[in-house]
Amino acid sequence: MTGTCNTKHQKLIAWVEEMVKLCQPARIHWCDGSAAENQSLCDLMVKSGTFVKLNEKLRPGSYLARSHPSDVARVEDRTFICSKTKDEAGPANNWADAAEMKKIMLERFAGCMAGRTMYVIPFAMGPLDSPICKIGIEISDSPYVVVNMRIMTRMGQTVLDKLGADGKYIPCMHSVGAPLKPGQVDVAWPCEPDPQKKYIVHFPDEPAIWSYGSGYGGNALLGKKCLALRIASTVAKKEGWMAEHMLILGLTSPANKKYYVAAAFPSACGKTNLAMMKPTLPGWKVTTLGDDIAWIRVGKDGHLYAMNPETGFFGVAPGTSAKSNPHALTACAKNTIFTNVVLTPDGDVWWEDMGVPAPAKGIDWEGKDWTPDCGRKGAHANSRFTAPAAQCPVIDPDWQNPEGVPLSAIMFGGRRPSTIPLVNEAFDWEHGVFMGSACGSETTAAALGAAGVLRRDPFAMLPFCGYNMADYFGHWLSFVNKTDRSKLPKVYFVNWFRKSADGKFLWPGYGDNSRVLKWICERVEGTGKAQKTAIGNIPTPDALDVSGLNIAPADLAQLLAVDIAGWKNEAADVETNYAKFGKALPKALSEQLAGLRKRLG
Ligand code: GTP
Ligand code: SPV
Ligand code: MN
Repeated sequence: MTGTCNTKHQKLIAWVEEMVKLCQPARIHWCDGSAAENQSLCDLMVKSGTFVKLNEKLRPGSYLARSHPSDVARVEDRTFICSKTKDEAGPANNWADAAEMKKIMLERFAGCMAGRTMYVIPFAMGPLDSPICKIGIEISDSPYVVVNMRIMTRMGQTVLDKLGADGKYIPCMHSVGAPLKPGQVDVAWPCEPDPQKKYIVHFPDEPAIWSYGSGYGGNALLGKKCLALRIASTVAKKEGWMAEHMLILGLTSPANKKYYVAAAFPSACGKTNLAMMKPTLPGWKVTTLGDDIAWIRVGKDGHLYAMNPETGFFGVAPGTSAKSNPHALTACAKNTIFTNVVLTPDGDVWWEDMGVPAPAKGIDWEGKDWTPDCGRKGAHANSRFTAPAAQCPVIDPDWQNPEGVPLSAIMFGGRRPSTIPLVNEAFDWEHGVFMGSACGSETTAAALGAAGVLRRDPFAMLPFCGYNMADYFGHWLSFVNKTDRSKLPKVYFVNWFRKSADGKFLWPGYGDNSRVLKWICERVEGTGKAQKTAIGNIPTPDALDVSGLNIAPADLAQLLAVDIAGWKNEAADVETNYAKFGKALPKALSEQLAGLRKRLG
């Protein structure tokens, strides 16, 4: 054993011993989360070939990892929710019988850590002093997971201290699924290459998480999507709060008034970018509280308070440039782990649309020699940086406030090349919940499978809701009974991704999204001008501040138009999706849909 087991928690110790018997690791390491431990793990991974140390002058304290080509994104079809009944998991989840799945897991995990070190990773989601902080213990055979979890969560001895002798924790089992035979030489990125043998399994009733076969992102960093969304959403339903796939930002107006906004966009649809955006509108300032997950509850004053349970960004690399997201570039300037990007000859990293010239030659994400004209992309479309949130130059002073921050507005969005306008305000909370439930997007590289296909992704939670989504819709609707209606945030639907007939984005996006945020603040204040349409309240042509923006009036008109024929198709598609939920669909939502249809004529 390396690393001391510094806990008096007998139940935890007994569980770890049981898992040692099951997994048969060669060594056990209890993680303390210290800088020294982190450095020794990084050194170990440089030696084993998992990590390339980047140029200390150009990218201090940073490393590059290249994954196995089969292990580059979340695997939704191998993600399971093992609630008591299939109905509890709902039609949008893969359900499996808990006892049967446990049997499969015990078979998979038997001896799975042979020749490897078992790391015991204590972590907390949320500030340790937050009333909704949740503690997990991830057992993993991946040192890559340890160093990523140290950035993404509050990890180490402080968490064991907080647990004390009998605190509650969520057990999270993880293995890359690649046991080593005696004398067998390890590979740089061990995993189970057969997709049918990967399992990302949730037992919401225990609760517990078992993940097998993948070492990548949300499949392996179990605090993130598995705990803070799938398990947390089931806990939140019971306890009366919400666990959401949302960024949280602070917005300060030139008059120095501060607003907090949360936004749910599906994976790779712009959360990180919006969360730390540099407004092009003079005098406006954005500060970041979170870029992926928000835990939201009703505060003492009746307003909804949002808190980020994470401590780092696992951000999409391609497209991140000084122009699109300068603050993300600063956040990953040091102490960052890059996965599946290009290694440059001077020991730095590069990716497509980074805004700097490509190196004349480099090593691509598959470890092959690469030149800009070789016909292949150098970085994988779902390549990522893992960077400490505290390194974001516009991190909000309240980002670790255990109470969270009060929300003025909630936004939904997605990649929609047609139909959906730039911004649309809900008439009221129920209409807002309808908007969330009708969310859809072209799919992206964040999950394995075809990209660019339109799919319904209600609340951007399709892959992340741990229970029946119809009940989840009902939970959202129930917030009108939990507080004063007037204290609920206003709800908006945005679309930065409208395209013209020739396939170009109609809206410049990124920092110019501040123009939409400004209008939202004006609406919150009651001053912003809007026209009531069949689909919601849309800015009047003069209401959106487009000063200094070079946009053709015809394009702007198209961005704010209500495409009646398109919306009729939209309503039909939402209805098809609703049909999956049968009688469980809340009546308020079928009424919203009927209302929309009536207004469309
Ligand atoms: P996950 O981490 O997967 O949940 O993704 P995310 O929602 O945080 O998405 P992110 O901000 O990383 O953006 C994903 C991709 O969308 C990047 O390639 C961005 O460059 C691009 N993107 C983000 N915002 C905009 C925008 O306003 N306009 C356009 N055209 N592209 C954008
Ligand atoms: C997403 O896919 O929404 C992500 C990346 O944020 S992962 O952590 O892999 O889930
Ligand atoms: Mn995400």
